Amino acid sequence: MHDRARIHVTAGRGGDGSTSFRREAHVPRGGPDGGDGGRGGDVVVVADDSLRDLQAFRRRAHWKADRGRHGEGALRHGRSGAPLEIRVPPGTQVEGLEGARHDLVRPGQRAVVARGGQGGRGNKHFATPTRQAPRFAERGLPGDEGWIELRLKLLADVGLVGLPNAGKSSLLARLTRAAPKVADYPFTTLAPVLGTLERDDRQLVVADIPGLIAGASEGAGLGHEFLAHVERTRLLVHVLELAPLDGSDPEANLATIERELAAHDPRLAQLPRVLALSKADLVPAPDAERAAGRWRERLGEGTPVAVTSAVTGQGLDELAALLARLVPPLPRARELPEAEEEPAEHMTFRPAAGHGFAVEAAGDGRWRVTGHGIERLVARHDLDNEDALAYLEGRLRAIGVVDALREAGFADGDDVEIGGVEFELS
Ligand SMILES: Nc1nc2c(ncn2[C@@H]2O[C@H](COP(=O)(O)OP(=O)(O)OP(=O)(O)O)[C@@H](O)[C@H]2O)c(=O)[nH]1
Ligand SMILES: [Mg+2]
Repeated sequence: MHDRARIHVTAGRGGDGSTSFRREAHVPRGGPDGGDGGRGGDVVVVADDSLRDLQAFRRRAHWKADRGRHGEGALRHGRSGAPLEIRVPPGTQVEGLEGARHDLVRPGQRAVVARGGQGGRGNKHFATPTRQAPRFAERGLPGDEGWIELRLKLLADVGLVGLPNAGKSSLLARLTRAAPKVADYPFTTLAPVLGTLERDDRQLVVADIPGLIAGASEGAGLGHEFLAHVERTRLLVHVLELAPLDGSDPEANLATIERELAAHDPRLAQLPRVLALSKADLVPAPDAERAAGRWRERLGEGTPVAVTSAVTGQGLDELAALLARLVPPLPRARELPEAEEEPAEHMTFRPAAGHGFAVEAAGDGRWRVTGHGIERLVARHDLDNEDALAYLEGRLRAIGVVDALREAGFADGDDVEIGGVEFELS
């Protein structure tokens, strides 16, 4: 199962603004009419219900969106670059650029993982009463780029959890058509297996998770990887041997699992639970009922207890009915047309795009200015173009960069480096 992939995404570069002047027979001196460059295309991740794993990403690691077209004369703006859609199965989590995180749960959900660069403005924008014929335009900015990670988590409604050998896979095999491997040694199940429980009115996806052991939340056994898979289930069935074949104590066994669930994610500890006491056929019926009564008393009304056997089928209808009753219905994006454009939940931590900056001496009469906004400003201009350079100097003066440089000891003719571009400032 390919449930992880790292891919490199590059959003489109913005198109350059155009430097152009109107030429018309009856207009003696044409004004600037350079159009703006188009925006670069975004890279978008979209949840697609027809996909089941991340296999496609093994063959293709680089994904690049279209660039924006350049602006042209007569105020013709460049076309924006088309977004590039990357299709992933629902249940994919994206670890994006700069700490952004997106959770694509429902089919149709989308998340922009790399923004296209802005287009440059045409020379028309730089006309002022004192600069009526600007012979420069802005350049388009590069789009975001970098490596992102895709992680597929199962989207099951119900998770079967318990110690190795508790009988989880046997229950899944009886409740659904799945055919997981069953054997009398621990860690038979090495990766989660899904099965669908068919009820008259609905289907529930049940996940059989590899057995958990003490320390699973810290990586012991196989558990850690797979605990992540149950994070998004809405109900847990705790499978507990009624009379453990290895002679262990059921109470301690239950506590072990509950501790690992809570340590992995407090949300797991909050999920509703059903206790499925397993292998009832190995215990005289009155003993099984007495044990169930004790558990009911201890766990209270909130946690139903079922006495089950995968061998005789005892308690399985009851268990299935409990699951159908206790799993809350989930609206599906497919049934909600407006949800097509539903953005994925995400958190973004972006450095402020303001005009904050810092000045530092780089030795030998050279200076470096850093700051997101300042670097973008410089990237927008062709510094071999004298008019553009003069405009940029004006902007740097207005923002306070020139004052800050002087205060730090800058002298006329010193070199300044901003965003990897070095130029002489006067
Ligand atoms: N008698 C009896 N044996 C059972 C029952 N359920 C499971 N077993 C046996 O218990 C052993 C473990 O069953 P599994 O279903 O593989 O257990 P599991 O919890 O999936 O185990 P892991 O995948 O290793 O975590 C097997 O030998 C099963 O045949 C039951 O209801 N009655
Ligand atoms: Mg198993």
